[in-house]
Amino acid sequence: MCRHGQERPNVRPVTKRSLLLPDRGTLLVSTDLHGNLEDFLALEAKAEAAWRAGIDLHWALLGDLVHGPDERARRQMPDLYDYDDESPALVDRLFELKQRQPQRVHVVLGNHDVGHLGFPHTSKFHPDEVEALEVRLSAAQHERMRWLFSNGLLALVAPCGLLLSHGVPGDSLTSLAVLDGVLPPTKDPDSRFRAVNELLWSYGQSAPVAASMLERISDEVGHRLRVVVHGHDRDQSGWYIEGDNQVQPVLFGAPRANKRYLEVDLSRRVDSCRHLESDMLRHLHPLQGPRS
Ligand SMILES: [Mn+2]
Repeated sequence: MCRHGQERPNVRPVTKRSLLLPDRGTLLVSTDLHGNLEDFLALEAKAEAAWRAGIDLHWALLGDLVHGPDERARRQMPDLYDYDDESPALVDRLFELKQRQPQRVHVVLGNHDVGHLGFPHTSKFHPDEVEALEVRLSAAQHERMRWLFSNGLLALVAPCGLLLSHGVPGDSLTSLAVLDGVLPPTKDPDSRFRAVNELLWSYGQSAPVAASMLERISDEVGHRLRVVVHGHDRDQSGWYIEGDNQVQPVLFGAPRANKRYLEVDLSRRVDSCRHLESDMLRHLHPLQGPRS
């Protein structure tokens, strides 16, 4: 088990990049937040309420925590993108939460986050989003963000049947151990560079490629894994299934009424995407008022 959260900032980052979750309790799964503080706070409130009630809840944040929309995107697609980019406040808040709940809050890195660790810089809303965010941060904020990301994970395993990551790993992921090490990986001939980048950037895999990857990782961890839960993509319906073994609950890029997250019962086997959909998929902002 990875125990990096017990350490204080400024220590050498741990290099174990995957974590095995327990086989009981609840797992909250959220995907890309892209600086949306309102969505972050709504999820945090659910986690805090569960902890207050004595529920053993883990929260997996599947990457792309930072880099919100620019003015143009806000104007052109207000249903999806009209919110303030509060990446600095979100990072502060998550850092603070991670200090309080080091074993229950799991920061899984996305391709936007790792730009701040020396990976290629993304340019979705600004020509250089890493630079655009870092000029907004105080030295202390920058330090906290670097701590959060340099200690970040790349994959989580839930024994009930799930592999969780930002993108969808494929043939390059020969084992979870290949992900371990300092980030970014050196561009050497070994497979680590390919495995890390595929996991961060791939929107999906064909069903057979994902299935054989899941078989390999199942053998490695000793649990039968059937579904990849991932982020990285967008879908206005707030949920989609690919290849019957890859799913994404969507926050960023879905209209408010469709934003979804997962609340997984870690003690119950998940063998299919439909099972997740029928039992564990939740709206982040349920409509208020009487039900019709
Ligand atoms: Mn992404």
